[in-house]
Amino acid sequence: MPKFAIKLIPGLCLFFFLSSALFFFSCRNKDLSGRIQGEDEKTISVGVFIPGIISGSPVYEMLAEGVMAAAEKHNNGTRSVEIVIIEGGYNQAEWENKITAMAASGSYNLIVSSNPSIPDIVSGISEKFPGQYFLLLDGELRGNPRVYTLRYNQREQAYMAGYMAALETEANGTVKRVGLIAAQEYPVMTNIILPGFLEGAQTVNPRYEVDFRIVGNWYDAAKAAELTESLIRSGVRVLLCIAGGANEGVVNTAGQSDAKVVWFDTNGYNIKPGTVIGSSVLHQDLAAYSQLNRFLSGTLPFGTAEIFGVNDGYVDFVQDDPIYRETVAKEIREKQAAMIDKIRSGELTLN
Ligand code: RBF
Repeated sequence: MPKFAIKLIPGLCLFFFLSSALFFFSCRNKDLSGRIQGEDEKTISVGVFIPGIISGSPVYEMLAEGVMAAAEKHNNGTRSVEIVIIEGGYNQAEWENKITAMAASGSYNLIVSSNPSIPDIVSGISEKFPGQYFLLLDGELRGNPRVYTLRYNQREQAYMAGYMAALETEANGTVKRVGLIAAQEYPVMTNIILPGFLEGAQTVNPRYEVDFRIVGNWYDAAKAAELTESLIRSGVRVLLCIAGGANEGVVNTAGQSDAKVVWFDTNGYNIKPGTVIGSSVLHQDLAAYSQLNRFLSGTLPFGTAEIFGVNDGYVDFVQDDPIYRETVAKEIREKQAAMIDKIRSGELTLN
């Protein structure tokens, strides 16, 4: 039996936190100095706010895994680390209140969360609850002494996906177009992921275009399936999907039509072998594990914003999976490997 405690609190239970919020806040402020990074306490409580639902969202699955692994490492006879995971659900308008309630409860030495919209929300909350510390992944905020952020080089991640999508399209078709189905438009998507994906495809052939479609939410697999069908009808042969729970609709529809999918964030080859022909990953499990580990050891550099990519071991394209080797042509794999080697050697920089 693991010694650490994990509680998964669904959205509704958050009401209990709200009702007790003010009381806890007043208690909490009194003993801030001794709590700064949690080193001296016997019980450390870490609240994890999932902006969405864990199931079906690779980034959140990795976040939960990494946090729990760090807690396990630090649980010993003298200290216990309690992890409370709260799923914020898909209504983004509610996230601020929910994180505020967590901070106001005074229950957590640290609040952990992840996605590019969270730093802005936390900025405001941090002013109201200056005793609360935050560890935010997949986002960026500099200079707040109570907030540490880590984000990934997603230009590299998207570039590797685009390169593979175009290589695979070249092998089987004449249309110089690849697809990107995203759940929603947000600055990182519009300014980094979409251009990075296009840049990768255009490195194979400058005539490539990206057909970019939006589902409108992170769960509607039926809508994602419709968009996939329409892209395939228009001649697209390879699609990248970044749509959380709605990705299922993309993969199933592509599989029925012999189109191919590049998966993002985690290794997706075994989701549909032969259909998923690329996995452009980020190691958010490692990030959550390492950074919570730093917090628990008293060395997390609050106030800083770090960015990690391929050469830091946080972004990669999975090439050593047997399904990849068996289902993707050798010639394509070799070209993909050569491009990745260029990133690793520094010959190709995508900052
Ligand atoms: N990614 C998911 O996999 N599932 C989600 O529910 C999810 N929700 C998001 C909500 C917002 C407001 C933003 C800005 C991003 C969200 N992401 C989600 C995307 C995630 O942060 C990341 O950009 C992608 O997973 C690509 O790495």
